[in-house]
Amino acid sequence: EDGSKLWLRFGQAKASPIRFTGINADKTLFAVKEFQKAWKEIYGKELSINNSGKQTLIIGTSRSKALLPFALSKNLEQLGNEGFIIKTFDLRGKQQTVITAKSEAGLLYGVYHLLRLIQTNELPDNLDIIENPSYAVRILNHWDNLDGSIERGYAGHSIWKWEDMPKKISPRYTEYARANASIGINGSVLDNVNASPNILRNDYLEKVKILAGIFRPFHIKVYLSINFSAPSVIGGVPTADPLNPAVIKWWDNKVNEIYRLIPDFGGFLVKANSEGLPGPQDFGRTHADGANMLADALKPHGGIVMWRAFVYSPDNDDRAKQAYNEFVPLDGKFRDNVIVQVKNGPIDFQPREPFSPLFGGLKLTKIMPEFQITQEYLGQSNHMVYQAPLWKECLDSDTYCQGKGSTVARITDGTLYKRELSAIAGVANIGEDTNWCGHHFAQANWYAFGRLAWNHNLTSEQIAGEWLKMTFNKDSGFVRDAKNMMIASREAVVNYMMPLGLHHLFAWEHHYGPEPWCDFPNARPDWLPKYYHQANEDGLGFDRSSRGTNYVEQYCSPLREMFDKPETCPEKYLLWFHHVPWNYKMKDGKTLWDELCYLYDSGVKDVRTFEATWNNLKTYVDKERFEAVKAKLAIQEKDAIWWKDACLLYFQEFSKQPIPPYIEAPVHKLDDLKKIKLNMASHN
Ligand code: BDP
Repeated sequence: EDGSKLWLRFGQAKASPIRFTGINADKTLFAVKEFQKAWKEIYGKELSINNSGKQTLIIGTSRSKALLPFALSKNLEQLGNEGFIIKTFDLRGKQQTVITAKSEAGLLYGVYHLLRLIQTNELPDNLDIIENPSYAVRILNHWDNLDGSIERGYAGHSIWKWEDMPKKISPRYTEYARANASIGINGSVLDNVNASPNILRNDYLEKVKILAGIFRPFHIKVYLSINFSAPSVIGGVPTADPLNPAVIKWWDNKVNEIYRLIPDFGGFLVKANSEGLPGPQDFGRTHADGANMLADALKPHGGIVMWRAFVYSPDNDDRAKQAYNEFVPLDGKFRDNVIVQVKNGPIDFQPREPFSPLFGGLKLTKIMPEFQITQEYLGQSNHMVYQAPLWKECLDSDTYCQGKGSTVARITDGTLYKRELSAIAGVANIGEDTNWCGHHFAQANWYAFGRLAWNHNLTSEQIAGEWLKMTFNKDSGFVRDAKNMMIASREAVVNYMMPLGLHHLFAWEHHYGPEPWCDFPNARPDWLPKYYHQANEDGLGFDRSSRGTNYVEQYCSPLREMFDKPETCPEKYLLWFHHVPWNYKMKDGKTLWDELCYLYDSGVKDVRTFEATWNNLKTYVDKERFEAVKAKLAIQEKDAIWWKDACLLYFQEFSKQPIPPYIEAPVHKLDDLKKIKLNMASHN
């Protein structure tokens, strides 16, 4: 048992009683083939074509003749293009269950939904389900380089074997597509946002075409990250200025070439003028100029541009303010097939950040959230951190930008501004490791991203429950305990790494361990932890209030006022917004220093609880995966202690206060911790 099957373990679903006596469907439909493939794994043979039994399953699009006897018109009216209906009818004393949709994509999602109900043992007698996805574009961003390495990848090398194609086609491409389609993902950006211009060379495009062909039956479109200077680097054009006619022509031709190869190509993802990458500003143009030029080239083919707002520079204001300052003046200037892609928080995928103020700030421009499934700042592939609670926290945040109820979810899913094009992206955690994600529990984050992109109203608990049943065991005690552990894991990592709104205390470059003292010679100040924690003898935290950098102003009222005062600022964000004295009284009566000690300690204790829980669940899990998770939890505990000791001992130099006696005393010495130089090869 190596975890390679992910949550698609139909063989394991056997315990469910056979419900259907026969199937009535066009067997050439891909959705029907997928159904039969899974059914065979569950019950040993395909479901026979037979309409006369007591419980027939009918699968067909809304145009199919087999659906004529059923009163579905009301339901069909509520159905979007990718949605599905699963409904049981009593017809002449027989139960007939229909899966239908307007498109073959919807049909496929309906089939996977039914299979999930079987896998989780939750198939009711009477089905009456109608689902439409929350987002139109539900996309993974691979940060995979053409040389096979992965930026912030912790599960081995890239699964894309560019060198082998077209001669060798890995079977993993199909498995990848099936896993994604089973959770509703319908797009994949194949290459790193730090993009090589070479991906647009014809030889690579021919390989992209192969992957697109494999993904097509699963209704997954391919997209590419592009390098803005491609026209000059690989095209022989003397400039990449987006307003230059030769540049415009080059992109037009390139886009036409792509669509000749891949008629359903999705579009481009662009990181421009960010962390040293080229972009329109190199030519005195704006982000809108750059995005619109590409959008115009893609428009006739139905393609989109996802333009990233991850921009900041060391000479500007507070880093947290910069993306907003750059993009809000451009609001309304983007073409309708451009969507601005924004990380959940204004800094960079930290264990906890408040939502990016761009979500409320951009009103006339389409905007999509970017979550990081890969755990760059969350213990990478060593720590068990279930991220659904983190993503839900962002999606459920009320921006108040159009009054109460203007949540990030409603802004980005198109309901608040009544937009058809809506999207959500997750930075993939997939690599060539046998278990795909490096940690068995990291698979839950891939799964959860897809499920939330499909339906952001699902709770973190529901998603964890589904995943556990499909991946490990359906026993209710097992599911309850493992679920509690998963849910608690997000707050645990916040506590042992960066409680109370602290952020970016990470070690230089590898972002794995703590280095709040880091002083890299000649480093960009905004890449150093001291920039973020601002510890001194007076206190701790970054003053972003109206008395400090006034970042609070980027939020709509009443958040702006609430964040502005330490007394009303939620304590989980206290040190994000305020520089607070060490003896500041917290709501529970402790001083800031004591509270900090308490939270770091409770993070460590939580990890110990996870270990105890996991040990108790041994009988429910196969040996191989049990031991693998156990070993990772032991690393997580060690790391949690490392984090706690490093941060408390370092901050103690400023607070000059003792660690309270009820807190576990540090086992390390600060000087020793400062000497740790990780060989990150072992984590990559
Ligand atoms: C940061 C990563 C860096 C990425 C960058 C980005 O450290 O490797 O290139 O984000 O999102 O989180 O562009």
